[in-house]
Amino acid sequence: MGMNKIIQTVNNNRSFLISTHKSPDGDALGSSIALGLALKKIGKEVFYAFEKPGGGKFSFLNELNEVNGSYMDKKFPVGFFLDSSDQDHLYDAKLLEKCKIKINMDHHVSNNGYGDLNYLDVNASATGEIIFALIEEMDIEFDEEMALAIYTAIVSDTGNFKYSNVTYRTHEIAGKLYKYSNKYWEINRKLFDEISFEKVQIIGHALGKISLIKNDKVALIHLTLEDLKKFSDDTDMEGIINYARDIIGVEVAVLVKETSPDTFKISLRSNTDFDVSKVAIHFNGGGHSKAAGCTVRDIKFDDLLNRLENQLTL
Ligand SMILES: [Mn+2]
Repeated sequence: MGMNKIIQTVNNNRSFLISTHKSPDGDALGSSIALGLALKKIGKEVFYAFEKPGGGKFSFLNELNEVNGSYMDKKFPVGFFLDSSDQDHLYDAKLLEKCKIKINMDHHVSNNGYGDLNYLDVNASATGEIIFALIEEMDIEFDEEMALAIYTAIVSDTGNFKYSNVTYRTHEIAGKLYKYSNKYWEINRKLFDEISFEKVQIIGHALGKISLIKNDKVALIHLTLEDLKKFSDDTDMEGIINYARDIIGVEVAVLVKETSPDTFKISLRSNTDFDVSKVAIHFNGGGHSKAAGCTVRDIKFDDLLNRLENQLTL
């Protein structure tokens, strides 16, 4: 489906709900904010319905201050649902009932077309690319914050232009965004480089605990309860497994965290065709072929390691 029907719907209505998926990432937030600002520019009323991100990571998007719950107790002629492959992933699936016309715009292959109007582009690296096209198509002039929002969406979903989903179009859009701001380096530093002192300490500690097993094809990080007690915030653990994954020659990385006595949370990453979701499923977990996880209870670490090694049939 083209965008014409969506543009028509925007032109024919005045009030819009903009929502996205749970735990919104940079693409969800950036796409929503860029669209909201664009609609406001042409005199529309906009209400945001999604989780406001904590911390200061996205503080350069001032429009996030407008995420204030004012959508509650209201009904909308039109609702935009961005970057969410289905109803279950939405911030709140009940929001669909509040909107007469539901517009679903997304880039996930798995999108089930839950909208009345669906605009799906699986070749877009981010939903931000789709929103950029919509704003351009509608001839709404970009301003700095809209450009920063689209940039945030794109760099977040491409790992800073590193993933295989990057195309000519991705860079073309990024190039166009430089017309409206030269602050992208600042955002880049905020999103990809800045790190808390505590996290540096966690990484330092975790790196000291990497070992290679299975003929050096598997990198294992084992963090005990004792290790984890040193650190306050579990979200700070994000990304640590990548250090193990990126070691030359390593095919699979495994992070084992003891979350309570004899209970272990396991994360798995694969660099090859080896499907780590099969390992996770063996332990009643799940995930994708390249990234998966599971929790194993009532087991001693040595037994767990044995069982893990048996499953890692590299
Ligand atoms: Mn996305």
